[in-house]
Amino acid sequence: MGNPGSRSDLDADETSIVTPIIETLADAVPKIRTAFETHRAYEGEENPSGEEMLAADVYADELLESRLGDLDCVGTYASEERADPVDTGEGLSLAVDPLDGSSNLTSNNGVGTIVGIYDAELPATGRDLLGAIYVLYGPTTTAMVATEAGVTEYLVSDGDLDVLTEEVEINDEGAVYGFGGPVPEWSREFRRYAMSIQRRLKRRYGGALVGDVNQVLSYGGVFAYPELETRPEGKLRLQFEANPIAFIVEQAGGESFDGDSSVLETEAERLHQRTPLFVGSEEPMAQLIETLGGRARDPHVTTRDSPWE
Ligand code: AFP
Repeated sequence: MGNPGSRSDLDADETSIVTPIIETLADAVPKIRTAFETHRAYEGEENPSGEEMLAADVYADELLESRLGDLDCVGTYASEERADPVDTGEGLSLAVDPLDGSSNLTSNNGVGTIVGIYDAELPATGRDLLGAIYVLYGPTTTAMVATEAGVTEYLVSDGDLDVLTEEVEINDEGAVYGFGGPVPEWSREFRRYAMSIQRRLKRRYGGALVGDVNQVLSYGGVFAYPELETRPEGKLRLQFEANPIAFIVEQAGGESFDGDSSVLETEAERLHQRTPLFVGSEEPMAQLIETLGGRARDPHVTTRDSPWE
């Protein structure tokens, strides 16, 4: 990443599409963060992916639906916590993971919020993303904002946004790795890859996608949640998690892979569809793609100009 800057507020030219969305999100963030203290109990209900919901999941989802759904530019609010999208009028489609890694609240580890901004009806492919944002509730609260213009990291404080890093760029070699899922359930090829990576990189895995990817963007490296014996489709949700994260990493100069091609090429069939996800620095990702087989993305292809269509 580059050096911290002193510029405050958003750069209107670079991020005009996402400006109302990121500003509204930033305004909601302190409320979500405060709710962690009082909304830690499980609700006794499951989300559409069959996971138990915490009170904080429900709180963040309802707050974001009312705030983001109210924006003139937003036509659809879809969430990992809801079976169906909410029609909010004409405009862009948002796919939101209101509280990514919420089970980390129990152990007081990092959690996040992810927003994919699609210029298409959902479910859509990653090539329909105009932008993607994640918020990381760590020791400080930060937001990574990606558009076609690039990636900017902000400090989110009292609802205000201050630039921390302009032009976030992932390094090519990498220093850390984080792989999800039980090792005995990984494929033989992925286990072979993991054996080789652990000789060179340092293991860092926290169990919240946003936190794990943020350290890969910070230090370089690779994050993977591969297909498992009992979950051949992987664990992470394509619309809400994999696509926005792949968009951010690719816009920062990294690679994404779903076991076949770039995650952004994955055909979207269902709103809550899952996918294997691999993202990271050029070098470890090239080795991964070679080991698992598949095709690397053409570096000359922009997010909205795909040769696979
Ligand atoms: P929770 O929201 O249930 O905590 O799941 C988080 C998550 O979807 C994603 O943020 C993590 O990368 C992944 O699951 C962690 O999965 P494991 O608990 O299997 O490591």
